[in-house]
Amino acid sequence: MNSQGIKKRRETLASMCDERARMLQDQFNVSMNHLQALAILISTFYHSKEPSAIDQMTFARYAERTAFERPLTSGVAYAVKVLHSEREEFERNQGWTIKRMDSTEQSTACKDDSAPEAQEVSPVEEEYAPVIFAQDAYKHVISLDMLSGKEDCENILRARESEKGVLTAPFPLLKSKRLGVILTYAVYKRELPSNASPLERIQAAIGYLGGIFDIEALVDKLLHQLACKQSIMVNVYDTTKPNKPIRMYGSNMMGSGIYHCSTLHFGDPFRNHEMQCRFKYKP
Ligand code: WA2
Repeated sequence: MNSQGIKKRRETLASMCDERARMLQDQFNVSMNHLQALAILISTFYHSKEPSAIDQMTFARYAERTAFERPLTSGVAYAVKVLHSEREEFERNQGWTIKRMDSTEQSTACKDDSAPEAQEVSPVEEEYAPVIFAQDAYKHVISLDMLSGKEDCENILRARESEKGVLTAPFPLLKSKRLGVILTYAVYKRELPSNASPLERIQAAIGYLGGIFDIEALVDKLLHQLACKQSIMVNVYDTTKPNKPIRMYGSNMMGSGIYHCSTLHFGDPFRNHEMQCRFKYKP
């Protein structure tokens, strides 16, 4: 192909890739804003009302009916902060015990032989973050201590001291083992001044709302809405560690030589993402 043709092809690829990146980012932003609104809803109707106006059924129904507002999420879940001194009363009120997250794999650790599927009761910790509400698709995380999972724990700690929406790296979700990322907003017991210190924020935190982004399925759905999807290959990476990018979406199939890279901004300055596009076939 002559240089004019190559130039034209590059431009076509660049504009297709940028368009896709912009769409993904817009949908991400919309989802993110609605998660923040959901965190405020919980603060208002669960924590600031006596008696609370939200229970699991109300939450699950509301989350399901407003799912269209969070187009890239496959579910939401809410965990509360429980200190060890509050554990007994909390468990009595809930009617269940706080459980560890990683226990399903180590079946030998199951104390109750008659129920090999049961998750292990959490050992004593200073504090816990058990899930109390979840959209139906993620009901299986209810009662699990989110501080007992590496990615969830890091995310919760970062969310509550920053007051911002924070993202995990892509990791395999419980049960489905599908690759997902979780966006978390902390809920606080009072409105914080804008100059609140990280410690003040940590102490004022009372819960953590997480949106579960099922990147594989949802990016696919998004890209299918665009014309010419057959001709271009799209990969999305978490490039937070530049020498160790994590693929969030796409295959490692080879395409033709030229590729274009569009940056993505998912609102968490701690993480970087990019979209890489290639034509599927050599011209
Ligand atoms: N929710 C669903 N599946 C998961 C998961 C999770 N975390 N972690 C691993 N698999 C309540 O950030 C707070 C939800 C975490 C929120």
